[in-house]
Amino acid sequence: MLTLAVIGKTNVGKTTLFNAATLLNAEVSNYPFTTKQPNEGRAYVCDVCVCHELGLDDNPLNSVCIDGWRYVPVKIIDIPGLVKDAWRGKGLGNQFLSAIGQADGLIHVVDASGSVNEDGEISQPGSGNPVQDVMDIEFEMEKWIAEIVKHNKTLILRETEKSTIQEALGLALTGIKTSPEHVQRALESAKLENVPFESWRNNRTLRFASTLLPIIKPTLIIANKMDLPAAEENLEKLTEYYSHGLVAACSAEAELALRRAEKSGLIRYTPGQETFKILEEEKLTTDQRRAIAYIEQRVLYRYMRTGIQQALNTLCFKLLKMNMVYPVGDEKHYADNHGNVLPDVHLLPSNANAIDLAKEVHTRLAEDYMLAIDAKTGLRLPKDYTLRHRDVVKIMTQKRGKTPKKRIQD
Ligand SMILES: Nc1nc2c(ncn2[C@@H]2O[C@H](COP(=O)(O)OP(=O)(O)OP(=O)(O)O)[C@@H](O)[C@H]2O)c(=O)[nH]1
Ligand SMILES: [Mg+2]
Repeated sequence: MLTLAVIGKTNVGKTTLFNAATLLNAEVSNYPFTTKQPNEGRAYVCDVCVCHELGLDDNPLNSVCIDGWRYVPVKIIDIPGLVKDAWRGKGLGNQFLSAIGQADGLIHVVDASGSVNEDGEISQPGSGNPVQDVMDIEFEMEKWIAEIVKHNKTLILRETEKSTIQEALGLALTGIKTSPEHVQRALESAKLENVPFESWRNNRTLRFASTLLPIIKPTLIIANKMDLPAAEENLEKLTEYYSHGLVAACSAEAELALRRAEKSGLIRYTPGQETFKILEEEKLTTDQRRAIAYIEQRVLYRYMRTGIQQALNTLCFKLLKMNMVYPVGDEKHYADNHGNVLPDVHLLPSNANAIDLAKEVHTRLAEDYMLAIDAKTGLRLPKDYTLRHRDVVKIMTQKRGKTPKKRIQD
């Protein structure tokens, strides 16, 4: 399953965002370092479901369809706040950085209101420096990657005797989801392609690490606490500094309040939508009324959305370039063999083919793979076809009639 990690300094709202995205109840407080161990949960990314274009009533099993929007589960990990020198192991830094290693993409939360001081305590809005905060966390991650390379220098050199530097570095960094292709891209961008690895000292290793980081961990910066003063000014500075990447404005606290109110039946709110509807006005307490008015005035009227669902979608579809692909057993009815219409959808990288889809569904389906059919046209897909967003695909196997019983979720 696609894994996203929520990272950042302490007290910036990582756990609030995690709770909003998962509707779990991990501890949130205004004390620094509240989260002591990573929290794991399930969030959703969404896009328009193909049921709409095909005019079908669907029966989702591994995902959810709300008002024609398909919500697909992803794993989300809330990482405790990283401190200076985390890469040296400070504040359990090594352990937390290893958890970041598992992630496919990062949600880097920053307190855009600048109300967290250098010691991680809540202070006056405008007193902190969000741009510096982003740079500090990036530096910790770059040093961490550089350290892995340095630590494995002997192994890498031995490996280069029988394979390429791309493969050798890819092997040393495989635990943080690095492939030889990633290494190649980083070597090119860092202009290290023709510099022998034996001659790399600290500077070159760090240059390689900082170039590799955004390649292996596509990152969305979340400018959080947009409901507070000073946030707007800092948002501009963040967008300017991070002009090569993406910055999303959001209010995790507002989103959490809306999702909880929706869950308890007080309002109707679909994450990512621009409005919500109060269902039982008379049941709202005075505090809840005040909270709703605050969210409307400080967040929804100004930014149209609380930002979290868009952030998850942007990371998944724009930065990680994932495609939603629907496997079906009965292509004529867009259904599985039990008549469930468009039961499943899988998130696949943009270079995935039909065999990759088969592997996601079940290893046996991949082993017995024969060919794939595009359900929308009824035509056989060419062998070298890379799957597109919103494709509906039937996999034909050599042993026809046998359907895998177990679904693979992870
Ligand atoms: N005004 C405002 N406050 C927020 C928002 N999001 C989080 N907070 C507050 O910021 C404080 C810290 O939130 P947490 O979610 O615990 O922050 P964290 O980054 O997980 O902190 P650690 O676990 O200590 O690293 C809490 O008092 C939250 O209520 C927001 O969007 N707006
Ligand atoms: Mg926390």
